[in-house]
Amino acid sequence: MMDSPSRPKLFDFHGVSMTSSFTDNWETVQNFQARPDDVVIATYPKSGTTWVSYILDLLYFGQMSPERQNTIPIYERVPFLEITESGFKGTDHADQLPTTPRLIKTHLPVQFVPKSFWGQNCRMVYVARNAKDNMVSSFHFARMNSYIPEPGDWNSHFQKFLAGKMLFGSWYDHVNCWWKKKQTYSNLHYMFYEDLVEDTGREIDKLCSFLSLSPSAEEKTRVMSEVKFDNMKNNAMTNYSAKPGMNFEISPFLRKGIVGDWKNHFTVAQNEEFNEDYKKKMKDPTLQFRTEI
Ligand code: PPS
Repeated sequence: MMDSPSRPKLFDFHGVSMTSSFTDNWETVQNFQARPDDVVIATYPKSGTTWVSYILDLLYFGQMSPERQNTIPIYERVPFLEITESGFKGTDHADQLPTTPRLIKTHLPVQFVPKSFWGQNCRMVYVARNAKDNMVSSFHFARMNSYIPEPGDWNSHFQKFLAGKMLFGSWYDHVNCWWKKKQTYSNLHYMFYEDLVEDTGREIDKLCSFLSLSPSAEEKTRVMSEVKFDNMKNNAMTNYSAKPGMNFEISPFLRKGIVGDWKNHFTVAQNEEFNEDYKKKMKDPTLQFRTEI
């Protein structure tokens, strides 16, 4: 299937497939001045960014005015650092945030993260999701979001994913390079989408411990309730319903929110091809993903 003319094109950018929306503001992004208390939420796209953004937003700012909770969408509370959309820059958005600490979202591979974040020893939360479900989620997202390249049919999306020809590059490189970064940078909390699905409370406790937060039992209960899939899906501030460019009739942003949906998409042959290829690319025994829970 041909890309429609209105969809952006992927191009090679220092070895990573990108679109111009994420490279147009490159120098400003690279020179971005981090603050020591900034908290970065880093992910390969479709790994649970919005979920963890909302958890952190509630942990930090859940006690602020109901007006904030009811009127400011999550993507305005948590700026997307590298995006440029209709002249609107994520870096300006971050610089203009009225709240502290700043929660900042990025999909950048670790080697592209602005130096200042490391220099300021900022806390980084990396969320990873197993490749099979990630591929399924990104397929449906690319079908419904006109700001990113079209996925083509399922099989061509599958092949592009294996070849690493995806926006923000190869999933394999992304999750591995961020994992390796932990060895030299201790202020990095690497977490898994599957663990969050399995036991959200446990993962929130780990996040709180990493961020030195101590919510009351009531606060934690409230956060856990607010961040449930159905509640986020029904909340106009977290379901992306107000975001232009997304066609929810094709697929909603909060689509299924489960582990194992790949089984409804992969053919037996694709699963075999995937597993063979996966073994070759994922050599580090310390980085293990679960494709079912
Ligand atoms: S993006 O566009 O990269 O920021 O997308 P991202 O937020 O990283 O990923 C979207 C997927 O995360 C799922 N999601 C959740 N799953 C379970 N519980 C909660 N609360 C939740 N919130 C978001 C969302 O449904 C997308 O996954 P799929 O598999 O497509 O449903």
